[in-house]
Amino acid sequence: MLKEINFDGIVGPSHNYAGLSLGNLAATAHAGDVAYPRAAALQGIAKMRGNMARGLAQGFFVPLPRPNIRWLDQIAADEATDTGLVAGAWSASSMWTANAVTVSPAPDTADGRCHLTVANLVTMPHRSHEWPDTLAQLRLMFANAGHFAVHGPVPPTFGDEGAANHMRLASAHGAPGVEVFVFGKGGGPFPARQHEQASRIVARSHGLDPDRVVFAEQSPEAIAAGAFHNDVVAVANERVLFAHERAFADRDGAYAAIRARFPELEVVEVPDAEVGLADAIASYLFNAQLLTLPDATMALVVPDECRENTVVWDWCERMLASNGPIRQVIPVDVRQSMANGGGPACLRLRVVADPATVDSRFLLDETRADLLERVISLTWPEQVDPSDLGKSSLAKTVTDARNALIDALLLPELA
Ligand code: SUG
Repeated sequence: MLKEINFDGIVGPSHNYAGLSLGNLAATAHAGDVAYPRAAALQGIAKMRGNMARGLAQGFFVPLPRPNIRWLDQIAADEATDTGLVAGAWSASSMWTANAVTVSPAPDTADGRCHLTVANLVTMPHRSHEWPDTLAQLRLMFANAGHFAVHGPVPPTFGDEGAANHMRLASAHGAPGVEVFVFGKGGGPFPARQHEQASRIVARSHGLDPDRVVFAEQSPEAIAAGAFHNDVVAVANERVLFAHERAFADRDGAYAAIRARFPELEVVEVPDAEVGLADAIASYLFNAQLLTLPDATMALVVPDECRENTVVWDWCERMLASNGPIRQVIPVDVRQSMANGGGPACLRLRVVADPATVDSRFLLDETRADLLERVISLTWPEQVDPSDLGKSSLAKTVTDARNALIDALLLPELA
């Protein structure tokens, strides 16, 4: 049976704060801080356990090999002086799996298979080298060619940042959907990372019906305010679009285009006058997991930072009292990821599929969650200072930790 499976990225052992992402205000504000990879990874596992306890299907991605020596060789980096490039080779940024791939579930595609295109992530150098290893992992996870088609990246002249700029509206996860691709053009001082043509290429190669696709521009003010991906200002689930009033360049046009193709659309909009972009982005209210629970009600899994922001939390309480489609707001602690600009939604990739068709080694249950916690507690470094990046002793710790995980998960193909 088709269901939504959330595949979270396990936070890798080299997790650090190097301030590499221009336009990501949290990441630049925390540049140089000491990071806590073990705590970060355990926070991620706790989030996954919470969603499993709610009766939802959960999977995971294994961290990519770091430092990426192949990339350092390719760019002929001088490890003594090119500190930014060295930090890029060590980045644990693959934890944000919402940027790994764009997914079109089987009911939306011409050949009735689920299509996945790995994102090239070319705008940020430290993320541009993720895709070959992500692709290798996808080819294992979704090897069943009767159900899945895994595509390589779109050409690098078109920046593609994956599912973070893609939303799907459907009456139920397993029903045919309308796919909304959000691209950026301007962003004030910050780059627009998702190019329109990348989105259009993905939609065509996935075999989507042009009448069931919407392309909408993200508002340049949102990008300039720190919304470097659409999922920082909007998220959709089934018939609901939860969005900030200023998420789209042409708000009315975007809603009308979606409604024309999906009349059941229910917009839960946060007015700028109630929560401004600055509070929305600082709290990551929209970088939430909007989930359909087994009793068919919806819950919003938000970062703890939302509860600490009075303006945002007051809005959440008013929203809950209004008896709209979202019936619960559930705060979670993902602070280590949040300090790099990654909330609950960044940490997960949604795939609508039958879990029986996915390589079961990537699916989570309580036993495997215990195993992950054990390996992480024993092998992940407790802390990483950005000045440690490049040191051979830390490289060995990080490599050994990942190898221990791969061994425990019986995934020798990823070694
Ligand atoms: O690409 N941060 C990530 C955060 C990605 C969030 N994803 C979504 N919104 N879906 C990024 O900016 C910080 C790394 C550093 O600065 O060391 C970083 O890559």
